[in-house]
Amino acid sequence: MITYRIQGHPVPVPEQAPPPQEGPEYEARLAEFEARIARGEKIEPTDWMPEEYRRQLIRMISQHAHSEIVGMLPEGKWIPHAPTLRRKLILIAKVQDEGGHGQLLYRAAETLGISREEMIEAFLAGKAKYSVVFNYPTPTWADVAAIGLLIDGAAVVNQLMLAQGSYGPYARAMKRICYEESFHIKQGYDAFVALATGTPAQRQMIQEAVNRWWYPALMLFGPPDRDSVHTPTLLRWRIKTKTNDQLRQEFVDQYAPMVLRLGLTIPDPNLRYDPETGHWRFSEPDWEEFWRVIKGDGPCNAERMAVRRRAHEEGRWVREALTAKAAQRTNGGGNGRYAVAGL
Ligand code: BYC
Repeated sequence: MITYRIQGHPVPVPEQAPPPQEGPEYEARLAEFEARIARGEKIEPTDWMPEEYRRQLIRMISQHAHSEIVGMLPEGKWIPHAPTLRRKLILIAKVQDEGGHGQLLYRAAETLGISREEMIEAFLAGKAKYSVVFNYPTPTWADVAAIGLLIDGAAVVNQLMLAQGSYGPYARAMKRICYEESFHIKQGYDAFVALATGTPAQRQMIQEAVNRWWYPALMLFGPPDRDSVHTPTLLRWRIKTKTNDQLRQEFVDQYAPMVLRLGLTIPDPNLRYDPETGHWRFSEPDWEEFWRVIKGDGPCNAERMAVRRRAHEEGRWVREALTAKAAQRTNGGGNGRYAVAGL
């Protein structure tokens, strides 16, 4: 028996081999499924779907969830060193939000018939990816501001598109996450402007952070379309509604002028506005570096994985205690009212 989770509640489903993915019956169901997507309907967990649609969603949503969790680390490091109490409170709330986004996304993936434990195991074993950008270091406070503006900005451009996607639980999670992420950009912009309009030393600090984060922000959108193996399938089923390059262009069009208006520079000699197209021209990131970092050879990959593995081990007793308490409750022991407080 496998268990789907719908709205967090386990729904047992008898285990059976996936239905055949070819033949006239499959073709008819596929045509109906694609017609629903074309009409803009959402696909829900108990609806029929091709196994490849399920597989692609599990891959993408679980990677997205791992990214949110690992994404807490580069900024989280600065919580004890935030320059003021106000900045510290804001940063704590923001990092906590990212953890919440991870949980929402794991839950959305669980509706597809994979357990949270399986996803986390694959991640800790190094078999599942997380966003390449979180393998870069944050040596100064200005990196927190640059992440808040450029990385959260890039994430929102990507996620507003994902919120239009065809799978109901993912699209709804994206909508909610985008509300919070938009607020994160505001905090990033506020911290960014404070430094960009501050003392010469502060301006230099934010400039150096922009130099570090510009290309990772461009990498967040994935490889160029010519190398993006999944884009055709994802577009066909409206899991993505725009390509990696389209979104990267949208990001540059929105964010390059914002940075330049503050009197800062962007580390790209080819960056310029093209009045003919109405778009900014820019250089692509170093794709060799992108693939190398994804494969584990980035400045912080080993550190990030070590922290997550340690946190998983240190949290084991909490998971075990909660599971034991839940089993006790299911078996009729205690009144279950103080399941957590009674640990
Ligand atoms: N990083 O065919 P492609 C946040 C992999 S966190 C690493 O183009 P696709 C935040 C890709 O997985 C939110 N790997 O793939 C948190 C594939 O490998 P596999 C981050 C990448 O799926 C804290 C291969 O390259 N956002 O907001 O069509 C603080 C070929 O790529 C990356 C998301 O996770 C990458 N950047 O498109 C602040 C968005 N790009 O799986 C902020 C959700 C590609 O075959 N994901 N790869 O082994 C997506 O939208 C899409 O999956 C992508 C890639 C655009 C990332």
